This record gives sequence, structure tokens and C-alpha cells, in this order.
Amino acid sequence: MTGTRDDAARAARRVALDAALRQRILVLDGAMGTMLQHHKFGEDAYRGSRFADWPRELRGNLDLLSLTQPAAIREVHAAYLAAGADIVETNTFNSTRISQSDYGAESLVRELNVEGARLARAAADAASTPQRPRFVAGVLGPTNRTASISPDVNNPGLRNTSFDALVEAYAEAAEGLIEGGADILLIETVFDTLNAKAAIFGIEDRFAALGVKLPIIISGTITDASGRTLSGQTAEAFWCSVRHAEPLAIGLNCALGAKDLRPHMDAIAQISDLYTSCHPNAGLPNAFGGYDEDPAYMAGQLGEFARSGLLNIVGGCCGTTPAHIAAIAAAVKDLAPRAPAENAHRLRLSGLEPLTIGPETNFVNVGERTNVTGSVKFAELIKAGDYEAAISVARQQVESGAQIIDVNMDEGMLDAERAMSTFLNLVAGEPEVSRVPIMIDSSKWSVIESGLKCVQGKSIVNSLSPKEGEEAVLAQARRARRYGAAVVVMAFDEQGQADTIERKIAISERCYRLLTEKIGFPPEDIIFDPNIFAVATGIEEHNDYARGFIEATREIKARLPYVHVSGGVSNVSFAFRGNAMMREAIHSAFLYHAIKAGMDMGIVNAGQLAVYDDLPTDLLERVEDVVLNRRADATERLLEIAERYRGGGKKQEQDNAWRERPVAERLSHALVHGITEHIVDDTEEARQKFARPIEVIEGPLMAGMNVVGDLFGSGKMFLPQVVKSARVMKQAVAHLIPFIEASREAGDNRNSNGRVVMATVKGDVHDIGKNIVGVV
Ligand code: THG
Repeated sequence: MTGTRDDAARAARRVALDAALRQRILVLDGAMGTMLQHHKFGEDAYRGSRFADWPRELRGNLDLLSLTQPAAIREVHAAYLAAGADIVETNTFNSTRISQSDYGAESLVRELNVEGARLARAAADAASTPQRPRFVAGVLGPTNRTASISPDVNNPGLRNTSFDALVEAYAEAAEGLIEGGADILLIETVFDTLNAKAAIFGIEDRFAALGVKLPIIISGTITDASGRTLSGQTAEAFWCSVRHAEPLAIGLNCALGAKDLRPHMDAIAQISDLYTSCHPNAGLPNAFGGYDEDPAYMAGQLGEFARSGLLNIVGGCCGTTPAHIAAIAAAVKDLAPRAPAENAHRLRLSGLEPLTIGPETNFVNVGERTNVTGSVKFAELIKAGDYEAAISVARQQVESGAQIIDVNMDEGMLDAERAMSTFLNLVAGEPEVSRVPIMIDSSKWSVIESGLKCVQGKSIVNSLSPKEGEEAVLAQARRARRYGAAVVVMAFDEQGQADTIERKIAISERCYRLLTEKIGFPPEDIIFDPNIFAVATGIEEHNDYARGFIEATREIKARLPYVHVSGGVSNVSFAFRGNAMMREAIHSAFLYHAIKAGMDMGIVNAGQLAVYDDLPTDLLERVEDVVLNRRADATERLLEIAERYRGGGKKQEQDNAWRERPVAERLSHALVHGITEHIVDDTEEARQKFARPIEVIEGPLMAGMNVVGDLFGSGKMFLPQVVKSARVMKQAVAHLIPFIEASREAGDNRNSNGRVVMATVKGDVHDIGKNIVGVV
């Protein structure tokens, strides 16, 4: 294919590209389609003599013009280069077998890409000078299918393409672009990030096969005013999902025009340790399919982007012309390129929204209930094929505060690969659920991989371990990375699961070195799980298991920079199966100490965690004796009181005891514990005690929320609990609103003190606080 001379020339251009990006903002060209429309080519022109007998209509297949009207394509490239473009895009937006199937032209795909790249290459070479080389970006469009969206509203799990089909289609196209002489591969107008992830996967296949590696640019598209891609991701979530490709640049193009792209470009520029790119439309198409933003206006907008440090590569998309590109080039000519952000080594996961985990973030709850081995109910639903009810289990977990959901389909009677993909395809259609990242949990790699092919976000593989040796764990880590996933690494080696502190640390350290040094795996994407085993089982060797996890966590976090620690929390209390109250108490005490030791996340029954400060003193002491292995008779002493705290027994009495207290205390208790059962009655009782209904909010309800705030701030309440508190608050306020409005109508205007504007960074953890404040 490429000879050594070509390879040398390509390598030289790569060096020149990197140098140019350090020096200035590079200019990408403008639209191809809008330029070609001027020719008003008819069916005959599209066909040329070569395709005169083609059985299907070919008009509209712009990419085919590279073969039948090459002069027109050359002319467009030359015009953009003359206008000042540093990089020209190949006429290959639809040159995949998926898109070409509309014309029955799958067999032409390779040639379309080779020729498209050659035409651009020749034009770029003709315009290049030693001082100013020009570059070719081989365009890979989004195709006309989406891997994460159903084509049928009645069948949300349905897809009209697959990850594997997209991988093949993109690989084939990329090979042609490489052969034709592209310098860069541009995956653009990404409206479904799963398609882009398949493109990355396919491109890397070909890079490996051909022994070449071109820089990649990945450009997403924000399609509506909500600031999301078509498949529902925010710009930041999109960035998180494709960062693993280690592209030259990540940016945005098309759609709404420059002005509306600005906040999303800003979101990317804030976090990105890579270059950015931006090539917007000349505004939204107008009623006539034209574009209204003239060169001066667009250049003014993009000039401001550049001055604000948002740009490394800039150009135009639909509706832009050489005049636009000339104006943009002039506007950014003397402006400094953006300096990429420093790599902060945060674990940046995503569903539809980003989830960042780092030293400054709170403990992250991973919902455990969507696990056929961990929930009898979920297993029955999946076995019965009742996926709708199974999805509602996921929804409940998220509503209860799960920030990630763990999905496990490992059951002997199930086709686990299929169950995994069916479930995750359905999850993709549930924005309430799919806004959070997915943890794909299986002991079978094939099940993990079938899950990875269904998620557009950055997920977590649960789990890898060196139990089958170093080569196996490296191969799986490499593969996980190609799908853009972070990994849980279990402390499980050739000798078995680590149950001592020393072995937990040693295996983690060994894997850290393997993954980071041998394959360059980002340390922040490694989540160590030093094994949570059950305590208080009556077997003496088990007594140190909880403390062992906690101490291993402390050491792992201290010794291995940027890694995270997770664990399956409910494992620790298996000895108390059937006694929910005891289990919750153990989880709460365990987490309190494990989080202090550096545990970042845990698989938990979201929404079912006791408040540490609420544990009765005698119970807490005995639970902590067990968790921290403080005395030899700890298990015995805990068992002694376990019956008193059996859920339904003593717990019930205690539950009723708070009902006897004054109304303000009852409201506070309900808020702290997330109990909605009596909230309307109690709120009504309080309302009758105060002169004005607003005073119930300003008084007892706010006081209760302050308690929640203090407990949360000191690490004694977790987010799922706070969410439940907010729900209680909402119900209380909802009860009061009609009374507040009635009093306003009766002339009490003291309630209306103007308008409060509250704002936080969208997707940021503070948004939760804002929403809670909003409720209040
Ligand atoms: N580490 C990692 N992954 C894991 C685990 C871990 N995945 C699975 C598991 N452990 C964590 N998930 C659960 C889920 C449920 C329970 C425990 C751990 C559980 N379930 C109840 C029981 O068995 O008593 C089920 C009751 C019911 O059917 O409703 O306790 O450690 N990386």
C-alpha cells in the first residue's frame, strides 16, 4: 500500500502539523455540499459515463462526484485553500457501506474513500509551501443509523445497526482514506456517541493491521436547545466517552451555529487536556434551506471564541463558503491558540451526563439491585423476560441516589450475553436511568464485551484480575480501553482471592505497575477492589476482613497515585441475611470508616443506608467492634443484641416512638430519614400552629433540612439519603403551596419578595444542592 517514500512524507507532515498547532489556530475548510449545490448537477452528471446503467437513482450521492465530477471537487478544495484553510476535508461524509446502501453502492466504498482522499491530497500539496504545509482530514460521517436509539418508539430495545457493523463499516472507510493520503481522520457530526466509539474501534483495527497511526479529530454535534447530542449526551459527557481514543482534538460542529455552541465549547475547553476544534454551521437553516449568518458575523463570533481561549482548530460546516473561511482565517490569524488544560487525572465517567470522581468529590453510590445474583426479584424478572419491570428496578436505584448502576446477568439459566445487551439497549432508551454511567458486572469476558457494545457513555468493566496471569489481565485491560471503559481490578491472583492486607496491597500494586507501565493504562481509570468479605460469620479467620479492606484501602490510596477504590458493601453483612436492620447498621458503620480511609465508591443498595449518627450507642459500639475487629468476642456480643434489632421488632417500636414527639421534631425526623408516610399530616398539623403557611417552611422544615445538610457535610449521610430528604421536602411544600397562594389572594403580599435566580454548573454535583434549595 503506502511505500516508504509516502510514509516519510506523511511522518514529516505529522511533525509539521504538531508544530503548527503549537504556534497558531489552524483553519479548517467550510462546507462541501453547499458549494456543490451551485452546480445543480442532475442525475446524468452524478452518473457520468461509468454509472450510466446503475440500477438505482444516484442523484444526491455527493460522495460519488469524487469519481464522476472530480473537477468540481478539486475546485472546492482549491477555493478553500485559497481562502486560507490549513486543513481540507475529503468529500467522503457518506462513504461508508451503511450510508452508501441507500444507493446500492456498497461496493464503491473503498474507491470513494481512496479517491476522495487523493483529490484533497493533490489540492493540499499544490497549495503547500515549506513554510506553510496544508493538511488533509479524511472525513468519516455519522452514517444514517444510530447504535443507541431505537428506530421504533414501540420497541425501545430495537436497533437498525450494531456496534460490530459500524466497526466494520468505519474500518473499511478509514483504510481507503489512509491509502488515499489523508493526514488526519476526522470523525465528525457525531450525534450518537456509540457510533463514534465504533468508528474509533474500527480505525484502531486498521491502524494495527496497516502499521500506521494517524491523528484523529472527533467532533460531536449538539442538536437542540437542551444542549445535548441527539442521543442525549451533554458535551462534557461526550468528551468523557471519546477521550480514550487519545485524539489530537475533540470538538463540536454543525447544528445550531456558533453562538449556541459557545457554552458547550466552553464545557469542553474547561476540562480538555487535548486540542479543541469547532466548525459550526452558518446558523440554523432558514425556511428556504439557506443559511443566514454572513462571513463577518460568523468571523466575529469565532474571533471571540478564540480570544476566550476556546480554539485550536476552527472552520465552518453547513452553509459556510470560502468567503466565510477567509473571514474566519483573518479573525483568528493573530490570536494565540488555546493552551490545553492540564490532565487532572480525574476518573471521568459518563452516561448521558458526566460523573467525575476525584479527591474532592463525595463517595459515589453504585446501585446493586440490577444484579441477578444479588437480587431474587431482579433474577425472576429477567428470567421471565419482564424487562420493563427490570428497568424499573434500575430506575428506582437511580431515584434512590445511585450515581452508577451495576448490571450483572451471570446466571446459569440465562443467555447472559443476550440478557446484558437486551437490558442495556433498553436502559439506553430511559434517560432517567441512562443519565448515569453503567458498571458492567460479569465473571465472563464475553458478557462484559456484549455490554460494552451497547453503551455510549464511559462505563466501568467489573472486573479484571490477574487470576489467570498477567497476559490475560493485560489483554482484557487493553480491550476495555478500546471501548473507552474504566476497570475494576479485583485483588485476585493465581493463588486466589486476597484475604490479608498484605496480599490485597501486593496484588493491587502489581496490577498498577502492569497496567500503567506495560500498556499505558491511565491510573485514574483503575478502580481497585480489595475484596469485601463477610464478617461475624463465627469463623475466626473472618474477623479481620472488614478491617483488612479498610486498611488495604488506606495503603492503596497512599501508594498508588490517582487510583480509586471500590467494593461490594452488602457482602460484609452476609452473616445477617434476613435481618435488614442489622445489615444496614453494619453497612453504615463500615462505610463511615472505609470512606475515611479513602474508599471512593461502593456497590450498595441505594436508598437503604442507615444514618451513622442514628445508630443506637450500644449497637454502634458492638457493630464497630466487629467492623474494626476490636475485641475477640465482638461477634458474640453483636449476636447477643442482634435479635433486639431485628427489622420489624425493635425497629418498629423505635419507628413509632418518634411519632410521639412534637410536630417540629417529627418533620425533622421525616426529612433526615426520608420518610414520606406521615409528611402531609404532619405538615398540616404544623400549618395550623402557625399564623402563615410560609412559616412552616421557614421554621421546622428548614430546620430539618439544616440537620440533613450538616450530616451530609460531615460524611454521615450519603447522597441517596439526601435525595430522599428532598423528596419529603417536596411533598411538604406541595401541601403548603395552595395555602400560600390562597393567603396571597387574600391580600398577604409579604410572601412575594421578588425573584431568586439560582445557577450552578450543569451536571456538577452542586446542581443537586441547587435543586434541593429550589424545592425549599
Ligand atoms: N466487588 C465487585 N463487584 C461485585 C461485588 C464485589 N458485584 C456483586 C457484589 N459483590 C455486589 N453486589 C451485591 C448485590 C446484592 C447483595 C450483595 C452484593 C445482597 N443481596 C441480598 C442477599 O443476598 O441477601 C439479596 C436479597 C434479595 O434477593 O433481595 O446482599 O464485592 N467488584
